[in-house]
Amino acid sequence: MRSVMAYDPQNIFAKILRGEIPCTKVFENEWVLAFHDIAPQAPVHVLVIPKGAYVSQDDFTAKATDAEIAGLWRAVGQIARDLEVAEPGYRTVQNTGTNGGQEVPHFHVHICGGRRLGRMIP
Ligand code: IU
Repeated sequence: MRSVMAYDPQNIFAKILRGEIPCTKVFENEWVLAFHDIAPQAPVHVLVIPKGAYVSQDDFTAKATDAEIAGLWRAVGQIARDLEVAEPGYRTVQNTGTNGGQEVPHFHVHICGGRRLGRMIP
């Protein structure tokens, strides 16, 4: 049986979404909030989080509406263009679960750019 961890409303990104903890916001619309990562791994390192309560990429794609999914990915593209990393390119990363190395249990997409990134697979 497939089991997804229950969403913890006390996770740090839920607190950021509720405005209980500050963030350095770069973008917000009805679907997402995006802010600078607190420990950037590249000159541009932004996290894009859905406003809905989803634990991970797995949870998001299982439960979110098509509008939420489209809203998130359109925002990712928009933010990359706004931050001028769309050219010459950038990387998106979604760490999922324990084996994926996910630390914060609210789905987030990393946008990393601003320098030539090394190979990262796996
Ligand atoms: P991960 O995909 O769950 O491993 O990434 C979590 C990211 O959240 C990681 O890059 C942290 O630096 C970042 N982060 C943050 O920006 N602000 C915080 O308060 C915490 C983590 I805790």
